[in-house]
Amino acid sequence: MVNSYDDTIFSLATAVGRSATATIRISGPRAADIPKLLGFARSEPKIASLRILKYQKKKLDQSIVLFFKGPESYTGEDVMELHLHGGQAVIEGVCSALSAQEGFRFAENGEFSKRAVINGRIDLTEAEGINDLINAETEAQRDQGLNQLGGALRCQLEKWSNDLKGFGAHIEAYIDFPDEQIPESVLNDLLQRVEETNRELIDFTDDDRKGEILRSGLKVAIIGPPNVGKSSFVNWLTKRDIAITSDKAGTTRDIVEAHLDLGGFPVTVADTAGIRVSEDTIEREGIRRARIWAESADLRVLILDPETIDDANAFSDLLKSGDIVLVNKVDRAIIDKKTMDTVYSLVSVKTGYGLESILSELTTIAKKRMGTQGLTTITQARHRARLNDCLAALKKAHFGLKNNADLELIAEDFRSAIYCIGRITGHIDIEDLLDVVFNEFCIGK
Ligand SMILES: Nc1nc2c(ncn2[C@@H]2O[C@H](COP(=O)(O)OP(=O)(O)OP(=O)(O)O)[C@@H](O)[C@H]2O)c(=O)[nH]1
Ligand SMILES: [Mg+2]
Repeated sequence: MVNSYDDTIFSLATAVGRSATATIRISGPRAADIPKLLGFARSEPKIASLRILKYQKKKLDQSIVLFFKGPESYTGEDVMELHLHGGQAVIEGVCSALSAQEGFRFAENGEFSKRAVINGRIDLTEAEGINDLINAETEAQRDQGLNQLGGALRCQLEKWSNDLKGFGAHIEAYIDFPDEQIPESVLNDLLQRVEETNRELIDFTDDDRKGEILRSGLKVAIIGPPNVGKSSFVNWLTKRDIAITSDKAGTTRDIVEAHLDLGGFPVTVADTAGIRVSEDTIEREGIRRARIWAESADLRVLILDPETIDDANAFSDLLKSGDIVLVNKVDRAIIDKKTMDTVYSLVSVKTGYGLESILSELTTIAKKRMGTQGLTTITQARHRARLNDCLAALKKAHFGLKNNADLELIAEDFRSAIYCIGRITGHIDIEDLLDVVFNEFCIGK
């Protein structure tokens, strides 16, 4: 069933569970009826007031109520916020009173933000920014979410969309007046501006996926032969006894993931099964999973020990440039540290030897792979896919301009480039191209 926007929606906006306060948000055409429905006196919009909430002559709570008159609200509709005491009976009392009303229903996931986008209060990237901010676990993720919800990505995309509309407008104007040739100077100027925008888009997308990695966290796989101390290393990193360790080779089977905050950057480390030839079907499945996780990870840390040091080659198919190789248990063997140090990083999880420097190396890598220095970046694969489509359309338009292609076809390429950006922001308003023609382009000469 498709839900209607004529419905008034409500939901608990704060976490479920006992707490000092809980907020119920209500949005839609009947939000302004809440004072009457819950028996309290109406107050001015945007003025918080203390009210007794009643339903069917029973007191439900003494709460702070706050009304926003649409369109000056989050969703663009009338919105009522009830700041209740956070007890289960209070919340249930209010929710069941609301559910009983005609035209009211529980909101679906993200429906308040969806209405905000539909009503033009925010665009899709800002809505995504809000979600990212709510999910942010580290400082850098918080900064990125705030930047995006503040409209940084929207502004950047709007700038390109306006550039493209301007280019399209030039072409559309000459389609409308077939007797006029595009003068050489206008054409050259247009070509130059198209190339500039093309360059800007290429620079923007050539970002090593930093924003996307920051959003989901850097994936680091801890791999190696059995019994070298992989789980012990993960326990040290997380400062928790998260993975089982033992002197029996083949202890870890499942992937054990843990989330770390390294200097404000999110990192997911995965402890994996020791990789070796095995007849045990369960262990083999563990090894298969270890390989898959390692292949898709952003970084691999291969751990060896003095006994398996010669097995490093067996991992060459998994290792990529920039990966880290450690030799653990250096407390146990007499190792020529000077020669070994140049090839591998030597550590001992048991004594702590070398661990802090590995941690700072990981932190440096995290910063390098995710540090956007506050710049506006792509944060989702869907942004990248649409920007690549946009670049392809722009390239076609450029080729057409250079080779005197049919103006209708060039105009169509610009339109599809604009459409690609519109799909990122949720603004697909190609129709206003004509307005640009008449407002900006002098054709009455
Ligand atoms: N001497 C010494 N022993 C260590 C060190 N690190 C780990 N160990 C021991 O080595 C054994 C294996 O450690 P684990 O962390 O379980 O090794 P693993 O690589 O996860 O092993 P699998 O899960 O079987 O692949 C345990 O008995 C640890 O206590 C170290 O630095 N020095
Ligand atoms: Mg293990």
